[in-house]
Amino acid sequence: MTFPSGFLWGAATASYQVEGAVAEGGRGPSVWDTFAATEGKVLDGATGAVACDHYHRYPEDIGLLADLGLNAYRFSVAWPRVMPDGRTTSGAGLAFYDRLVDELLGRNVVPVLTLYHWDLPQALEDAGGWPARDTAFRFAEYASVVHDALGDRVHQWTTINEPFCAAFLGYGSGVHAPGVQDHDTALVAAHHLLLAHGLATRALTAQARPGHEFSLALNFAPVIPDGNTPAHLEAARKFDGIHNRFFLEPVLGHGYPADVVSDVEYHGGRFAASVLDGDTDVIAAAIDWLGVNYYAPARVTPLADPFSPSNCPLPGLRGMDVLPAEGPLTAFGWEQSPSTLTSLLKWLSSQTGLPLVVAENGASFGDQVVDGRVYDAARVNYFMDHLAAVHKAIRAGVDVRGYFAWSLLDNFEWAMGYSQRFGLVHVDFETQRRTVKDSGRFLGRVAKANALGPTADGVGDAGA
Ligand code: IFM
Repeated sequence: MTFPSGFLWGAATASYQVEGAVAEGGRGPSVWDTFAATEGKVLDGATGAVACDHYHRYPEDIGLLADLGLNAYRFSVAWPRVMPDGRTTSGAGLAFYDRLVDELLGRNVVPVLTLYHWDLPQALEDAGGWPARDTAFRFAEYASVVHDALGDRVHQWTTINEPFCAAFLGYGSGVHAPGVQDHDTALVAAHHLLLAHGLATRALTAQARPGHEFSLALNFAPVIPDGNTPAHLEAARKFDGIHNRFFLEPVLGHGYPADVVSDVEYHGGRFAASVLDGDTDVIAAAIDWLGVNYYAPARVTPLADPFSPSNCPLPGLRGMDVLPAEGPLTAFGWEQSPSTLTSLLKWLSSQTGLPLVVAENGASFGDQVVDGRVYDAARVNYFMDHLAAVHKAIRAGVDVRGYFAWSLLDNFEWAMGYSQRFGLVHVDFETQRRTVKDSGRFLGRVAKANALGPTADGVGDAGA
């Protein structure tokens, strides 16, 4: 498999999941510090207080990534580190990312910076959080501060990672911070997250240097109905609507999909009232590429009564259930379906006309270190199959510019604590010892072979 030249071969992390050092460098508390400290919210009472200690060990971690042969690192900036109270800039907080970016560039690794991966400053949550419109404006200010500080060296910018999760898990089902359980509130939060993306994209585009590229990362769950009767297609439409199109269509300038707005209306109408004149134009701010986070498809089935509640806790979902995943599964119970990634990339390319970057893709398995090595053959196969799926989309004409494994390191997997290992590198959370897994070596070998370019027969060294 030969990938296009300039392809980004990377691994991703997120600040709260890896950094630790939550009270160092003047960092303020985030909603995740508060949530994790609340009994019963995170498995085994785990928190991100230490996590992978990446705040101190980033040179080692970047060294591992670079030595593997990867050429890009997707990381997120912690808003409460840069603005401990959500509003006032901390030089010490920015200095950490300054060092991190310099370390990356020193190792010839492209920094791909995400501004928000769910760690909202607690002070802003106390002022209303994402359900408060003002938070979107605070985010645009924060984005400009980070861009001012790092824009001389960072060219690839992602505003928000997975607004679906931040809104619907944080304020709807409540399984993520801040743990609010109210679908109407979640819809308003979703709108303000998208508004924040648009405001920040406008602000950064206005102050951008040549070569700067802007994006956001959406998590897609392509839908597979268990039949093709009109009722099945209607079940698929509903799930696809609230999970995928509700976030994608406004970003593309199509506004919120009318069918989804009508599905969610019975939640009291606060969502529609929160969308003010001009908001959809702001959300449609031009982006340079779309980050595609893909893990698994969702299987759905219609219920006899189109108004009966769904087993899936998303706003507006009625008359349909989500079915159990079909094997093979990851340790998390997620379905492994590489062919769905090919069709997703093709569909997104035809819908958006945008370059795409696979910003997250990966699998958790119960890895163990045996004689200093992690034989994670299941993950090697996972990456091989998903890279082949990406390659198939590229051969079909889709403009895919990069692939980021989730994750560089085993890390704090939100409500599941440290129970799900996704890393290319195993982390012993007692000792902080890192052990590169076979899957990390595999991905690095593919990346390195591609860096050599195609062979004379056009097959490419990466075929090795
Ligand atoms: O760990 C998360 C990440 O923070 C966002 N995308 C999905 C990953 C695996 O659950």
